[in-house]
Amino acid sequence: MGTKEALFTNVSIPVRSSGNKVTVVGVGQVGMACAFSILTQHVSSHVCLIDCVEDKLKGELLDLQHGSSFVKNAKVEASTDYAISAGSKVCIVTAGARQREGETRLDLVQRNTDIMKFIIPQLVKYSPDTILVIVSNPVDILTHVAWKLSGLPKHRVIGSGTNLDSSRFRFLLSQRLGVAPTSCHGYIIGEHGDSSVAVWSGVNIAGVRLRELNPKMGSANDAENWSQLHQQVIDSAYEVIKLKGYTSWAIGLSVSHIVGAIIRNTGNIQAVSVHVKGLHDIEQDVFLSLPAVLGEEGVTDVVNQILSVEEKGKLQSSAKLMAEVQDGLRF
Ligand code: 6V0
Repeated sequence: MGTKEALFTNVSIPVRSSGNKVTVVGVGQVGMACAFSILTQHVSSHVCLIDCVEDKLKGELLDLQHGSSFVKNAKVEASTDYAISAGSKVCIVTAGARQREGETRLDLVQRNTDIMKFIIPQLVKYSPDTILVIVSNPVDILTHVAWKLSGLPKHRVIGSGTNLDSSRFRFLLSQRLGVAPTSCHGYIIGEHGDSSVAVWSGVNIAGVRLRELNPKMGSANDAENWSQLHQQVIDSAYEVIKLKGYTSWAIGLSVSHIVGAIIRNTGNIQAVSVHVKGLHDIEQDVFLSLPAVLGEEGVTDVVNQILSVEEKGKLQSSAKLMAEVQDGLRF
């Protein structure tokens, strides 16, 4: 009898899964920031990592496993084989090329579409009831691609979208007003990219709409130049990439927040990329971010924001742009 057998009297077969398993595909800067946030925020106690580069994957696995006693004994696994992802409640896709300095998100589209063609069928094969959270860029287009490739219902395919942009926006508002970011209410919707839309008409602090104090807020002829905050949001990724080469921490935290809302079935409202055909008179078959209610089935509802004519027009232009890019894609 070995030591283990001498130590234990087996009573039942241990359950293999905790029911909150999360798979992260792509262990680059973004994937690891997602995994780290999910583990340290105790969103899941079972994280599975997948990548095509074996050494890097093993190195990241060991590094996280060595800290497992500090994250409530969460289980971390990794493999290049998608079988390891079986039974995942949520699968996060961060694999793919990132923007180089000066490159737009849309520049990445065909390269990352080709990667999706391989990844998505594998994930759905092993977790047919999963919820896909797409992070790779251009995220709105790739969420559409993933939806088509997966065969999943549209409420189970979500892009991280402008959840990050909205967080950047709230941070900038908080700096200007000197209060906490979570006390600044405002949404960036539409494309996670250069054509995003700031919903200035709804920006409020404690229910006080700032447009009622400054009717020109967000417009080009506003003496206080609040629109600069939205421009800073658009420039954020370019700025961070120029300074440190990639963005990671904020997107990791943003994705962890989305996944937490799904796993804990909270009904949080977050701006995520959803299928928008039919909403705000959008005719194209595209994904863009709108505030959506998140729960264990993915998206349950989309908030019908009361947009100004200008905001609605900008959103519709984003939809046209997405459709044009999608038309040129091979998948
Ligand atoms: P990275 O650090 O280069 O990591 C990419 C990872 O993907 C690497 O580990 C690769 O080995 C892996 N990979 C590539 N092809 C495959 C494949 N076929 N199967 C499995 N793994 C693969 O990039 P980084 O992590 O910085 O960025 C990843 C993606 O996230 C890029 O497309 C970024 O543009 C995008 N981001 C999206 C954001 C958002 O808000 N949606 C924010 C930041 C970055």
